[in-house]
Amino acid sequence: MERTLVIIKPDAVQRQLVGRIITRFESKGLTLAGLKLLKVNKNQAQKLYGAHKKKSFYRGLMKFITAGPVVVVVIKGVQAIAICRKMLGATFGPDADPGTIRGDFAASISYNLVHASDSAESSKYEIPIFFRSNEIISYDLHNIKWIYHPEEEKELEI
Ligand code: FUP
Repeated sequence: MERTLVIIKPDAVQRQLVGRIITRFESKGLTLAGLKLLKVNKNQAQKLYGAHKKKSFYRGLMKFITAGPVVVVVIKGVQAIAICRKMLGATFGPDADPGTIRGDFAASISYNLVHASDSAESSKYEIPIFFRSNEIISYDLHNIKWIYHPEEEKELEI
């Protein structure tokens, strides 16, 4: 199983899309392993978007992500990192395919509603920015046997 960090950004909270976005991940059969509402502080924003520091959009991005509460979610599942990225859709709302979160709800380039870790390395770096280890809960969904075929069990234990 993989863990990934999803951030439901300030625009999605203000547009009251939190429930609809989380429902998509639950409906896919992914497990919620950690979840909280918080305001991203400057230090957390700098860590999260450090890779973009030299980009022209960095200042606007920092202002946006700290502008209001977000919901941070740790999501667990087989191939959860790639699945969540696909479910988000292309970075810019106008480019994102219908059926994806951004494709269905985002018209903007920078107000794109959601973030998800783009690799195993990123998720290992990003999750601790928002969660202490004791805030991530290990449990099995009661219907896990109907989400994955028994032959996939090996992957479930990873
Ligand atoms: P993503 O991985 O899809 O979240 O996108 P990136 O890591 O490439 O970019 C991080 C955020 O910067 C995006 F969510 C939106 C914002 N951004 C802009 O506002 N303008 C740009 O030209 C590129 C990215």
